[in-house]
Formats: sequence, structure tokens, C-alpha cells
Amino acid sequence: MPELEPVEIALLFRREAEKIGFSRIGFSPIEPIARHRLFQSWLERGYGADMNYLGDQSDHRADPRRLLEGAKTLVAVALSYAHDPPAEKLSIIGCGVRDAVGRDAQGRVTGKIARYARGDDYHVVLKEKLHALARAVSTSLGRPIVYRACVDTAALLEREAAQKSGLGFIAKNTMLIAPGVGSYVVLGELLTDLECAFETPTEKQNETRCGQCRSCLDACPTGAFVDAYTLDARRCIAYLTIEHTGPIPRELRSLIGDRIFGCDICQEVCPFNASAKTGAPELAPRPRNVNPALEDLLALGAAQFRKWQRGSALRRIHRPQLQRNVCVALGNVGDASSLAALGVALESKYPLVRMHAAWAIGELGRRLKMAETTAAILRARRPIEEDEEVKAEIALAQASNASVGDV
Ligand code: B12
Ligand code: SF4
Ligand code: SF4
Repeated sequence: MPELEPVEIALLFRREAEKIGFSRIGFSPIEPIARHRLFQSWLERGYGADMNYLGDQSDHRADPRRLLEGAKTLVAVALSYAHDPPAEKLSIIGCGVRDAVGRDAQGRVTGKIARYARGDDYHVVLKEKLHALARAVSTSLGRPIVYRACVDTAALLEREAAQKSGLGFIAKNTMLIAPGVGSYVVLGELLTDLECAFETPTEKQNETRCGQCRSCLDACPTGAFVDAYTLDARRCIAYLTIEHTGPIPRELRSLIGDRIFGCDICQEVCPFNASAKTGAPELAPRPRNVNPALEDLLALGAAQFRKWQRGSALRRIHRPQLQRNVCVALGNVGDASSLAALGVALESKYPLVRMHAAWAIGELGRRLKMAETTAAILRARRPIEEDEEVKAEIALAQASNASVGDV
């Protein structure tokens, strides 16, 4: 078969991408990233927190040619995970039912997992689809192609790559928004030696369409946006609940609310997501990940925890991290019935969990005005606690309860 023209190859990719179910596809030449200096200065200002892998690979991120020798085209794809089921459907299937104060059908306090992590692991789903795309194109061409599939972890500025390939624009909340689809999309790329016709987006197409809107900036509960287009990861709930392995700074805990894995607030308020289309079926939420009961999560044993994470992006965290996050959420939205589970967490073998359990118990005492009860739990633990940081948390929790009594 004679070699196809770049325009035909691009068409072939588009046709196969549609069959595979990608929400968007686009192409760009493989060349140095002009805005890499913005990434570099973001890191220099400390906004990357302790995600050292970002800095370690910074030079590679400047130039995608380093990722695959001889690559000529970057094929960028977006896959939607917008799967908001209507409330009546939730009540029919008997899961995820939530009243205004965040309780499930049995009246238990629930937490929130970010949408992208509720279904199958997008890294796996997207990679499989990218390999399927490469195979389909190779079969049509009747010859093997050289390619590399990237999702999230490669040293690539994926939003930049997506924007350059014409998938959409970078918005004030730093998300890549694909007009007509929204920002509930995950991004992936194929680097290939094939030459595809590029439709380089015009400056107008690249321009942000946010206009005067600043809903996302105002809605962020932790004030993580330094400015439009600039996020300080050290304050972002996605960083604090997933990437960060240590204690959550005390001043941020009460701002995290009921979020136990990631955060969607700056996307939920975005008008571009108001009519978000149905996402890929593989990324549809697993029922147990929609408004899970917090006390159930806190009680997961090691094997149950592994089962809970299996095959999903929830694999990113360790059990003590989940328990830390759940303690914080219970401190924020829990009620008197949460004290039993928190009392067990105060005996955890992990100081990280005990610290946050102590904080949460103190918060419940203060918030629910039942400090005599919570003080008794903290007092019982203090003499046997050996870890200095946990002791300090217990002392602070006791102090916060000192002026509050039981009603
Ligand atoms: C580190 C990281 C994080 C960090 C930092 C996020 C951030 N905003 O930088 C944390 C842990 C906080 C995080 C959170 C989330 N993440 Co994240 N994350 C990444 C990762 C691995 C690197 C991002 C990075 O390099 N950040 C540094 C900043 C400086 O780079 P940047 O955001 O790409 O910004 C570029 C442009 O914005 C541009 N720029 C800078 N200034 C300006 C000004 C203007 C006017 C313009 C137009 C552009 C512009 O220059 C920058 C450098 O090129 C990428 C995957 C990847 N390899 O790219 C996923 C990725 C960005 N994350 C993703 C997701 C889904 C999320 C969450 C939604 C998860 C959640 N629900 O909890 C949140 C969203 C929070 C938010 N508003 O960003 C998706 C985003 C998809 C999309 N539609 O944009 C990605 C692409 C993963 C993927 N493969 O799909 N994430
Ligand atoms: S993900 Fe949540 S915490 Fe992070 S910037 Fe958006 S609203 Fe703020
Ligand atoms: S909420 Fe408004 S400012 Fe923020 S990304 Fe959406 S359109 Fe842009």
C-alpha cells in the first residue's frame, strides 16, 4: 500500500479515535515547549510543594523530542469522565443517596472522592486506548509504526500539549477545557514517527474563554489560586489528600470539608461543565465510590483496603493516608456517632492517623459542644501516647475543648 499523505494519516487517526471512544483528538509538531519557563518559575516559587519528580524531570518537560527519538508528531487525546447520574437514578440503585448534611441512606456521614478517581484507573484505560489507536493505524497502514504512549507520568506538560494540538484552551482554574466537552477530561498522548497534518490553533482559538468569570478562583475553599492560571499545590486539596504523605497543615484541615481523595470544586462551579457530556463507560463511577460512608473507610483492614483501591486511581495513596483524610473529614462533618470510629483510630499503629484522629475528636468536641465527652477520650490516651507529635496534637485538641462544655 502506498504511504498516505499527512492529511490522510490525520484523518485515519481521527476515524479510529472516534471508534475507540476518545472525546477529542488533535495533532502538533514535536518541538520545544515555549511556556516551559512558566513551569520552571512555578517550581522556583515553591508551588510544586514536595512533588520533586516534577523538578527532577524539568529539562525533559521543556522538549518532548527527548521522550522518543525520531518522533515527528504528538497526537493528543482527551477522554471524558463526566458521569453525573441524575438523583432519581441514584435512589433506584440504592447507592450514593445523600441528603443536605452528607449522609447516606442509613444515616451515616459520607465523604467525597473526586470524579476522575471513582471509576477504573484512567491511567490504564487511557493507555489501553492509546495502544489500540496505534495498533489500528498501523494495521490500516500495513506496517509497524514507532510510537510511545504517555499518560500523566511521562515528563510532558500535558495541558500545554493538548492546547497546542487544538483540544481546547487553558482556563483560569489551570484546567484544559475542551469546548463542548468541558474540563472533566483526562489527557494522554501518542508520540509517533508518522507525519500528520497539523491544524495549529490560531491565537484566537488558544485564547482563554473565561472572560470576566472568576467563579473557580472565588470558590476554592483553601485559597489555592495565587492568581488566575496559577495554583499553589501546597494549598490544593488534591495535593493535600493524594500527593502529600505527611500531616495536613492544621490551618487547612477545616477547609477540606468532606473531601477524602482529590477535589472538584473549581470544576463544579465552571459554566463549561454545566452541560458536560456523558463520559467514557470505563470511567463510570463504581457505586461504592459515590459518597462512601466515612466510618466504613476508616475501618478498612489492610486486605479490604487493597480491594477498595484495586484497578482504580485510588491506588495512589497508602492506607494511613486514607485514614488521615477520613479523620479530617469526620472532624469537619462527623457527628456524635463518629466518636467511636475516631476512638479506634486514636489507637492506630500509625502516628499519622493518631494525630489526625486527636484533631478530629477535638473538633467534634468544640463543634458539637460535647467537650467533656471528647476530653475524656483524649485524657485516656495522653498518658500512654509515646509519639511527641501525637502528644502535641492531643494537647492542642484538649486546649481547643477547654472552654467548651457538654450540652
Ligand atoms: C502535578 C499535577 C497536579 C498538582 C498541581 C496541579 C497544577 N494545576 O499544576 C495537583 C496535585 C494539585 C493536581 C491536581 C489536580 N489534577 Co493534576 N496533574 C499534575 C501533573 C502530573 C503535572 C502538572 C504540572 O506540571 N503542573 C505545573 C503547572 C505550572 O503546569 P500546568 O498546570 O500544566 O500549567 C501550564 C499552563 O497552565 C501554562 N500557563 C501558565 N501560566 C499561564 C497563563 C495563561 C494565560 C495560560 C493560557 C497558560 C499558562 O504554563 C504551564 C506550564 O507549561 C499533570 C500531568 C502532566 N504530566 O501534565 C496532571 C493533570 C494536570 N492533573 C489532572 C487532574 C484531573 C487533576 C485534578 C482535577 C484531580 C482532582 N480532581 O483532584 C486536580 C485539579 C486541580 C487544578 N485546578 O489544577 C489532569 C488535568 C486534565 C485537564 N482537563 O486539565 C492532568 C493533565 C492529568 C491527566 N493526564 O489527565 N495535579
Ligand atoms: S481542586 Fe479544590 S482545592 Fe484545588 S484548586 Fe481546585 S477548588 Fe481549590
Ligand atoms: S469557572 Fe469561570 S474563570 Fe473558572 S475556568 Fe470556568 S469559566 Fe474560567
